Amino acid sequence: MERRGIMKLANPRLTWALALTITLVAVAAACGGGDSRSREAIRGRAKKNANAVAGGGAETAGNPKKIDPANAGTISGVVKWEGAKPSMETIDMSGTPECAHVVKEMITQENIVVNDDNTVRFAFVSIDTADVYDPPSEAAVIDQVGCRYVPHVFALMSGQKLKIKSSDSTGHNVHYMPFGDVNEEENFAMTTAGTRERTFTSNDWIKFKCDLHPWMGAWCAVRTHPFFAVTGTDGKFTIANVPAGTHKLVLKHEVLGEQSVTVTVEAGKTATTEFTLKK
Ligand SMILES: [Cu+2]
Repeated sequence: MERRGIMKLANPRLTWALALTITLVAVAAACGGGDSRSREAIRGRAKKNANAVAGGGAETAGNPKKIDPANAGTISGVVKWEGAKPSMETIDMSGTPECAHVVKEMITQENIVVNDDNTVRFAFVSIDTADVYDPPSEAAVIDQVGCRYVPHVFALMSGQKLKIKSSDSTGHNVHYMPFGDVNEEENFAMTTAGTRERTFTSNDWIKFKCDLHPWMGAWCAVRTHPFFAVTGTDGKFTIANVPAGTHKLVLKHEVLGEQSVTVTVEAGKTATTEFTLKK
């Protein structure tokens, strides 16, 4: 077979066709094809889908609003799962002894986590508003523990400190890639346990990954306001101090996309709602 291949290349017409094919592939790659996601590619997609960032659009600006508890209520709800439970891929660490010797239990991917009561964990829920509020003084935390990100999905406000922690003595690199236009992509090594601090300045949906351990992934939502939550092991969410009025409440899930409902909040009361996700 190999000899035939060589003979084919010796045919001038076929050689020319091969050269043309290589050129076309090279041009396609230069136009943004290929698997390596450059910052430009990420930004390009983000610009095209500017509204795809749930509750997105606003950038941090002056005159932050203040929460007025007397004119605010609560939104609470649950994210339900419909259909058969998806089984998540098992993570094989055997090729990476630095993780395998620490992580003894079998762990699985967390892309779709359906709880025992058929609710969904790691759904990000946020009201859709361009309003800007002051961030809290306490930091949000993402940790690297046993060669995985904990938590897998988290959210914080623009301007709020994010502590990027590693509890592992194993080396990781933190590579985060914003989908929005404002926050910068970054990639840095954490060779031992420690903490780095970063701050994001605009609404975003940011993918965190470790290029050394391809199963490590996390998602970070950033909002200019505090009216958001991430569902936990009961699939529930509670968003307090939401200004009275009618809001679009947007759910975003890393695999299952976005959906929204309209919720009317009355001062001093709790409005309840629910979402249903399925494959
Ligand atoms: Cu890693």
